[in-house]
Order: sequence, then C-alpha cells, then structure tokens
Amino acid sequence: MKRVSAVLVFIVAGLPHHARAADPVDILTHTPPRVHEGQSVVRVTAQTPRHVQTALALAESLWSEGAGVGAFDIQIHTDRIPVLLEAGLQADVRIPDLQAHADRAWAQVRAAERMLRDREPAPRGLGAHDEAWFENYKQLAQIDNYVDTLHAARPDLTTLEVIGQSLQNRPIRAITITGPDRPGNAAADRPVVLWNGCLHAREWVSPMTVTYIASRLIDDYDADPGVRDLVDHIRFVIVPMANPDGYLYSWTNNRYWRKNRRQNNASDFGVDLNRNWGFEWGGAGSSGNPSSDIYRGTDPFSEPETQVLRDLALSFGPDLAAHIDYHTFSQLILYPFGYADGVFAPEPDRTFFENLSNDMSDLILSYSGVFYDPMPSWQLYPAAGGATDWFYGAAGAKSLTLELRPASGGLAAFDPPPGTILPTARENYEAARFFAARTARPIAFTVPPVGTVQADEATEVEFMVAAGLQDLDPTSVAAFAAVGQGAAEPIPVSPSGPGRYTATLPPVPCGQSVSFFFSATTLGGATIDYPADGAFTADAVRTVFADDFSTDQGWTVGAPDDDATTGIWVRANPVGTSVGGVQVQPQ
Ligand code: 0X9
Ligand code: ZN
Repeated sequence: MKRVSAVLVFIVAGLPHHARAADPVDILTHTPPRVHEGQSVVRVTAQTPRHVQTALALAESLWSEGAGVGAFDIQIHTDRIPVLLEAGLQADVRIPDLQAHADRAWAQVRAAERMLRDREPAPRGLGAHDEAWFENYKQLAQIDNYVDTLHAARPDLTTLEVIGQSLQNRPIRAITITGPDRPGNAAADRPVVLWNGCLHAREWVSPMTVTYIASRLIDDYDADPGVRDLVDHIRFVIVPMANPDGYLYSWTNNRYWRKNRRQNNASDFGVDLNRNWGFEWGGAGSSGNPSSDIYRGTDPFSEPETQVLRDLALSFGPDLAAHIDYHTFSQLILYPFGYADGVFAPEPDRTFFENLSNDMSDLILSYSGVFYDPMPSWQLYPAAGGATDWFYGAAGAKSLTLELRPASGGLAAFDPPPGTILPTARENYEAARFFAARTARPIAFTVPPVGTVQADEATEVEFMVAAGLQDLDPTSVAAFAAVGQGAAEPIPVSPSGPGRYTATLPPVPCGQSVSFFFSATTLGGATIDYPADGAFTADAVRTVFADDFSTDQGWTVGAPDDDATTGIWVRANPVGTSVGGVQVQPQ
C-alpha cells in the first residue's frame, strides 16, 4: 500500500508545471454512481398551498421551473408517491425509473463521445473555434482548456482572468473579448456586456452555449464586419462556468445536482446560487431550509460564487450595460423583475425589455423555427434573490435570464441528447449578438449574411434597425453600395415591417463584388454607420446549371472511355430507408 501511494505522489509531483488536473471522468469507461435508484419523476397537481408544501417536502428536487397551486414536476423516492396520494394530491408518474432514464442519457453521451473519438479531427482553419467540440458535453477541465485555446489563438482580441475562487477553491474564470484600442475608441472605454453560464450545476447545455458564443465571436471577427463592429465597440466579458464545484459534482456524483457544494449542516449541502443575490433577498420562491433545492443561504451573497460575479459586475461601474444569465430548460426569455408577483421595471425600461425579449424571440424563431417564450420573470413564478433582478435592480444593467432548450413538458429536461447542444448554441449566438447591439450600441442593426448575389440582377437585402443606447429617427435609415472599385452611392431603402427595411443592391457584373453599408441617425442628430469601419461584401456569381434532381433534365454522365466501376453519377430513386417502420425514402 505504502509503495503505491509513494508512486502516486511522485507522478503528481512530476507533472509539468502547466498541466491542469485531468478530468475525473473518462466518458468511455466511467459509470456514474447509481444514486437515483428507487426514484421517479412525478407530475403532481396541488390544489392548495398546503399541497404544494407537502409535495416539496417529500421531493428530492423540483424539476419544473416553479411550484405553485397547479401542476409541477418533482423528483421523488418512488416509495413516497403513496404519501402524496394520501395527502390528496394527484400524481402522474412521468419517469418511473429515474436511474434507467439517467443511464439512457449517459449512454447517449458515451455514444457521442465514441463517435467523436473515432472521427478524424476536422481541420480547424486559422481560428480556434471547433464546431465538433460542441457535439458532446464537456467537463470542467475541458471547458477551461478550450477557453485557453481561444485565448491562445487570439491574444489580440482576448484576455483571460481568474476572477475569484469557488467555495472549494476552484478558479472562476472570465474571458474578455474586445478589439484593439483605436483612436477615440479605447478598449477600456467601451460598454461591457457580461454573460454567464451554469449558476445551476445540472444545466449542462448552458456552459456549452456560453462557450460557443465566445468562440464564434472570436472566430467571426475577421470575416464578419457585423461581428467586428460589435467586438470593436463592446467589451464582452464571458464567464462560461459560474458554479465549478456543483458542475463537477454533477459529473461525478449526482447528475441532477443544482446548487453549489456548501455544507450547510451535518447532512445538507448546497445553496441555490440563483436565490443568493442581494436584491430583495429572502422573499417568495426561495427557501430558508438548508435541504431545499431553492435554499437561499444564510445571508445575501453568503456564497463565494455569487460574490465573485457581483464584484466582477461592480468593477465596471456605469460601463456595465447588459447581462444575461444562461439556464436550462424551457425555452424562455425572462426579464425583470422576478422577486414578486406583478413587479415590472419602471418605464421606459419596461417597454425596452418587452420589445427586446419579443424581438429576440422572433429572431430565434425565424432562424431555427424554435419558440422561446418571452415574459417577465415573475410570470413564470416569483423567485427572490435571483441574478437578473440584482443585475438590473442593483447594478443598472439590462439583464435577462435565458432558459435554453429543451422545451418544457418533455422528459429530456436537464439531459437532452448531446445533439441538442449545437442547434441551441447556434440560435443563441444569433440572439446574443442581437442583444448586444440593442443594449450596447447607439443604434442596433441586424443584417443577415449575404455572401453572394446573382450577377446582373438587383438583390434585395432585408435588415432590421432599432434604437440601441440612443433613440432612432426611423426616417433616417439609409444604405450605400459600391460596385467593384466604384464609389459608394446611396441605394433604395424601403420599410418592410416594424423595425424592418429592405435595401436593394444594384446589379453587379459576374466576377465582380459589391460592398455595402447602412446608416441611421439618432434623435440627437448623430449619424451611425454600420459597420462603423469597412463594409459588407458579396461576390456576384452566375448560376450556369442547376438541378435539384426532382425532374429528369436529360443529362447523361460517363465519358465513352470511362472505365470506372463505381462512383459514376446516375439519377435514380434512393435506396429506401425506414424509420420506426415508416418508409421515408423515396418520397
Ligand atoms: O428558478 C430559477 O432559478 C430559474 N429556473 S431554473 O429552472 N433554471 O432553475 C429561473 C429564474 C427566473 N426568475 C424568476 N422566475 N423569478
Ligand atoms: Zn437554472
């Protein structure tokens, strides 16, 4: 025994200085402890506040976004379900065997990992963003390593900081993304947009999404003038992992762990980091019971994790423009306040939040067809001591809580298959850029990528313009285009809906490109160009042949001397495939 530990000590001491602690879990071989045996998830219907209390007292954890008179989902020991029924509650079993459910979710994570490891790594180009990295959930050290890679790839755009320590002394890190100093536009003078993930440990889609957004902002900087406009005028401060202790614990010990890892007493652990903030702390929807999943802690900001984020936010003073706290699940865009029923931000902020949330929801819907429901936080349920209330109410930042995929009502809840990560992250990259423009640029422009235009034809580009930090003169919206090396000329712009406009790019000869930009004037009289520097460009192409293979256009393949035995193109019906017994091809 002694010898073995001596060898271990030697190995640890022998690690190169820069090496990080390895992740404790190898996904391919690890079997999570079976702590959910004998547990179920049940949809209870409570008719009275007393019913609600009974259900919460018997529950291991609350799975719905909230609990009140009506229906909500709880995680519970299966043998306690009769107690619910005896107390007069209705109980529909949603997940009869939670351990089997967790095992299946883990099998999906393992399968995704095996596929990733079997695959040749795709070339990553010049940037550091790696789309494949987001095909599976990642552990704490992997997230740290990935963020290190981002910083190493673009030290000109990023700074990496340890902003403080978790309760168990793990570093909490922020990556700041902003363009270099420019004349009259020093990086330190730019407004701050702060995004954090994973206050709640089990919400694994959250840190993945936040890391993705950081990664794309960095990687798109060179090629996308819209991203460059944002990154050159805003300090993005991103904390992908706000609760490292809890997150680690959700990998090693308990997949459905929510809180941090504070030891409250002999047997109860964890403070809910979204009930511990010092704005209206202690009120509705938080608990003084240390065993509760919504335990608020002994005092406002009793936890190092909330202190660290608070101090980071305060360090920016009035430069802190906006904030998003990313959670899962239910697909919601929640705006202040959340601490009690019916409390709204005073005008004009109330209207600003309503418009912002509705427009973000519309943007995601048109991008991916997925609906995120916008509403004031309290309408979901009152919950005092939340991050967003403090960021808005105490720090003056335009702050939202985002509840990511999956939708509510399904069984996937906190552990959707790994394939959920990328679509969630991509739609939220769109929404996050839009949020930043609205909250931290004088005027918010949203222009879809154009890329190419058909040669010799006028091209319509539909774009959005809204007030940002300043009010907008809606009659001032204009666009300019230059063909080839020509000078920029105004081009027609017409309104096409609330906040929407259509610009018409002139015809461009094949092989040439068109560059274009937009402008609008604030009610104060300042004209803002978008992008502020440079322009969008699109190449003119001519389609010489197009075939969607639906109809026979009469072409043949195979030169007379072609002696290939496979790989010769032919137009034919695909081999039939059936999914779940249903023939899906050919159609
Ligand atoms: O309850 C929370 O902390 C958040 N939902 S989660 O399922 N991720 O735990 C939502 C907080 C939103 N704020 C209010 N409803 N007041
Ligand atoms: Zn949460």
